[in-house]
Formats: sequence, structure tokens, C-alpha cells
Amino acid sequence: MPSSLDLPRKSAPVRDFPSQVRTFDHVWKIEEDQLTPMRTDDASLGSAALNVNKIDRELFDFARDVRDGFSAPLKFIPSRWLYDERGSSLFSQITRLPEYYPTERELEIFSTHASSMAKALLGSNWKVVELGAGDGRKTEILLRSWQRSEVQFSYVPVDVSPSALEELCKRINTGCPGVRARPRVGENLSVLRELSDARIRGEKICVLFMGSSIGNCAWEDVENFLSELRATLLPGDLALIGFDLIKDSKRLIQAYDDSQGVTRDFNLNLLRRMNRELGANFDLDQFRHEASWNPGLSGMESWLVSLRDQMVDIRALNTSFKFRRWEPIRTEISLKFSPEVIDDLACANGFAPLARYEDRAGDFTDAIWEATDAFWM
Ligand code: AVJ
Repeated sequence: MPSSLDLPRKSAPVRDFPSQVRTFDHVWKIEEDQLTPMRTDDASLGSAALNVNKIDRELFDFARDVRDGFSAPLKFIPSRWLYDERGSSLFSQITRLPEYYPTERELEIFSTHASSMAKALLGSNWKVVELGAGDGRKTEILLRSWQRSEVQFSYVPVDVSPSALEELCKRINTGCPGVRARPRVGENLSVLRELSDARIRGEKICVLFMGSSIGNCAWEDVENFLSELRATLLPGDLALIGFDLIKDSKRLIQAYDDSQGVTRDFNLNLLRRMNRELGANFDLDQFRHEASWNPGLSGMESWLVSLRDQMVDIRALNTSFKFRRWEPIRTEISLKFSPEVIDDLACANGFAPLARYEDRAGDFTDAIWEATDAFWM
């Protein structure tokens, strides 16, 4: 790790960084989390403000995250921006690659153990809330088995992307007839809180958070997420969480830098998205995908490395950023867990670990936790 003195200089002093975003014909001022129109004289802006606020909230958040990430000493972009339509479809392809084992392993776990998991749910009425809808392949297997085991439940997939939810519901409605999917568009924990507040007497919540999505952030974010998750639940509620296990780093690197280059396309698509949505002019040939194992973090990191000194304009931010030759942009973290860490995370955040299932190869694990009463924060 180079000291900060060795790092390439930022492309401009922080005070010069843009504080405005352009969307369509309007210019918006960024203040903290607020988006305010700069041209209050514009007669049409009153109603446009409403629309733009709704439609372009995402675009605004994207622009702000890019501005903040490119202003940091080590440039980064939060990984959620990898998942535009093309990114989601590339990720779906990744889950079918021979090197990317987690999806197959979790499928194996559900195929083998779903009926045993069902025992934890028998005797109550459940709302099964899935956070961050995948393409539904794994959910379908799990829910079908729970139906056969006569678990009483309704199914609520939650995602920020309406199109992802639509796909998923199609799959569940045909694959698991009898399960009526009631999709909810929105941010995971705020939707979960609403669902938890609105529950009918005796109804319990079982949260599904699969695919090791929980590892897609820094460790402190894992802790924050879990304590907030616990705070939205009641004692007796359950969480079924997928964790990718620590393994040979050679296999991890292959999983995140596959031979067909799908993961490379997935990562570079972020630059394409900035070009399209923020009016940037990244040359995709001038950046290289890299995946590295960081033992100190216990995580994989994905990077886009600049292959030469270059300036990139971002019209939505009304500015340019400098990228030095070999300068990396971090685009993703994928934490890897040990069984002990998983149990500790449960206990430290107000959950009791009930059961844990692994695939035969020991690559992946799904943990079932129960929210305990002894929780105060
Ligand atoms: C969807 C976040 C679980 O980190 O393994 C796969 C995303 N990125 N290959 C992961 C991903 C590159 C994936 N998660």
C-alpha cells in the first residue's frame, strides 16, 4: 500500500469540485442530500422539479456518487451502479460461468436442505421478504420446497429496479403456482420496516438475503446493515443469509476474472453507463479490469485500472477528472467469511444462529438466524 504521498494528485483541488448536476435542460445544485433547482426564474420548473425529482433521483445519486468517488484519494464507485439493465444481464451471465461457483453452490444448498430449513418455519404464518431480487432461480427452488413442506407464507421480493422485480415475479408465478408474489419497489430496509410495521397479528417475517450480497461492502457496513436489519424485526423473526466462504485465493481470482471476460465486461460496463447517463467520454479500451484478493480485508476487490495518463469529461458534473497511468478505480468489494465470523456477526447484532448449511465442497453457506429479545441499541 503506497503512502498517500505516492498517490497521483487529484485532478483538481477539492474546493473546485462541482456542486451541480445537469439533468435534461435543468441545472441542479447539490447540497448534502438535497437537489435544488438553480433557475428558480424558469416558469416551467415548478412541475418539472417534481418530475425530475422522481424520475432522476437515481441519476442524481449516481452523479453525486461519481463526483464523491472520483474526488477521493483512491478513486472508487459504489458497486450498486454496476447494475443497470445491461449490468444486471451481464451479472446473470456471470452466475452461469464455470468459474463463478457461488450461485451453483447456493442452488445446491437449497436443493439439498430447503425442506430441512422449512422446519424452522412450520407452525407460524410468514411473510418471506427477499432483499435485492436476483433472477429468481434460487428463490424458486427454495419456495417450491417450502410449499411442499406446507409452510404458510406469502412472498414479497424487494428491489430498487422495477424491471428486475417484474422478471422475478414472472418466474415465481409460473414456477411456484400458489405463491402469490407481491413485489415492492424501494430500498431494502425502508420497505422492510414498512412491512414489519404493517404486519397482521401473529405474522412473522423471514428475511432472505442470498448470494453473499451481504459481502458487497466494507465490514463496518456489514455491521451497520445487520444492526439495522435487527432493529426492523421482532423477536422470533428469521433471517436466511448467504455467505461466501474463504477459500484458495487462486479460485477467488478466477471467479472474479473469468476466462470468457464476462466479468471484465460487467466491470467496464460501469464506464459505458457513465458515458450514457452522465455524458462522460471514457474510452473503454484505456481501462483494464483487475480482480485481487486482499487477505487483510478478507475480500476480493475489483478495479478498473487506467492504462495511460488521461482526462475524462463528465458533462453532468460539468468537469473533468484526471486518471494517471496505472491508477485504479475500485468498483467492488466481495467479502469472504469464515463460519466463526458468521456466528459472531449474528450474536453481536441481536440474532441467535439457529442453523447453517454448506454445499458439499464447502464453498458457500446459508445461515438461519433468529432475532432474539435481548437486543437494545
Ligand atoms: C452479486 C455482489 C454477490 O460479489 O460475488 C460477481 C457480484 N461481481 N462477479 C459478488 C459480482 C463480480 C456478486 N454479488
